[in-house]
Amino acid sequence: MERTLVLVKPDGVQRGLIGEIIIRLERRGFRLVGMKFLQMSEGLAQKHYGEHEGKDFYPGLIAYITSGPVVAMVWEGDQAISLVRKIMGETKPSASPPGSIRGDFAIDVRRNIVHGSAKESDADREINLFFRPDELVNWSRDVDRWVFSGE
Ligand code: D4T
Repeated sequence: MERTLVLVKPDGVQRGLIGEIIIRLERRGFRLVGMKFLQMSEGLAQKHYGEHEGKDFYPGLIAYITSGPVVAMVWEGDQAISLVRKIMGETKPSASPPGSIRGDFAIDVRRNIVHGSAKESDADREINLFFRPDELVNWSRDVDRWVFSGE
């Protein structure tokens, strides 16, 4: 099982899309293991987006991600990292197919609604940025055997 960090970014929160995003992840079969509502500090934003420091879009990215509250969540499941990214679509909403979150709800790369960790090392690092270990819940659902074959 993999765990991945999902953010509903400030534009997703302002546009009333929190439930829409949760429902897509939940219906696919992923299991929620952590969730909080917060406004990111500049320090947290700089840590989260450290890889982009120095790029031309970096100042705007930090201003945007700290501009209002976000929902931070950890979702779990087989191939959670890559499959959640597929559910979200491409970074550029204009390249995202209809049916994906960005393909259905976004147009501009600077207002792309959601974040999902790109790879396992990013997921571990990002989850630790937003959650203490005791804020994540280890649990199972009765329905899990109908979602995960265990093979
Ligand atoms: P995040 O991390 O926000 O989910 O985005 P992605 O993982 O899909 O894409 P990314 O790290 O390459 O970009 C981070 C963030 O920067 C914005 N951005 C990106 C931008 O404003 N202009 C750009 O040219 C690029 C490449 C969008 C997402």
